[in-house]
Amino acid sequence: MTVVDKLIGSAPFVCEGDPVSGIEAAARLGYDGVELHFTDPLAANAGEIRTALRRTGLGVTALGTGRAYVNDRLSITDADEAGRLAAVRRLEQFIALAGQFGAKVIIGCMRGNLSKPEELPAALERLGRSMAHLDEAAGREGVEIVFEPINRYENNFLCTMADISGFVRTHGLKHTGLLIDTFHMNIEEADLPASILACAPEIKYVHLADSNRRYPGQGHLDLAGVLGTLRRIGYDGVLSAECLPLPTKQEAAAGWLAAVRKLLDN
Ligand code: LER
Ligand code: MN
Repeated sequence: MTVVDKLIGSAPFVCEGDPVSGIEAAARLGYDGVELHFTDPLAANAGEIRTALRRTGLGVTALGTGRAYVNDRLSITDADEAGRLAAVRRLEQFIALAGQFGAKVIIGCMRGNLSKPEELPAALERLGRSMAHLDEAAGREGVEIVFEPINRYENNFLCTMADISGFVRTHGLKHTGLLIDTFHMNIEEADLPASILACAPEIKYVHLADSNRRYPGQGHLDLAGVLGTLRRIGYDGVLSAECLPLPTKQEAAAGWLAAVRKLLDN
């Protein structure tokens, strides 16, 4: 279950509050773990989080980092070298925190955006340098980075699963995999099961939402087909409730879990 300190705009998180209250809410609802979203990981109280995890038996599945882009405009493809290094530094801090919980680190919006289409080769070169460094840092901490394709209306490059799995393979990243988000897939992938089969080796984490980004069953996606294909490739990782807090946060959080349990039982 996704947890964020403050819901802003159309952010797809179902629990708003500090990490400890999010862990307790997730436990009450029956989730196995939390995906914690921060702007700055240094603001996290790791001791309190650890105590709450011990008390509830839950885990931290991943750290979300998009807030560092949304709030602090940190991008690992920043054309300004000081800016790019500040973004890399922030992700190193996320990796260090994730290492304390056996959690993954999500890279989505922090890849930034192209200022113009012809910027792509230079942006990919900067991304290659940033990711080579971060992939090594993740390896040292025993952490896995999961890189997320984000649809064209939010990011303007690396929007498809093939784009990112190709980048990971080309750059020989050893500690970086693919986070697939069914909401983005519905916009960018021509055939969801085929994309899952094509990128099977890289898929390490899943954000599950319906076509309208509400919890499963509220839109038109064939999520049974998506889950069946994930099962077929032997995926046994996390399914994370990243969806709009609609009609309310509480209903979305409870509805997501009930719907996914039903889908998994079929
Ligand atoms: C992040 O996981 C994501 O899916 C983006 O749409 C930003 O919320
Ligand atoms: Mn997502």
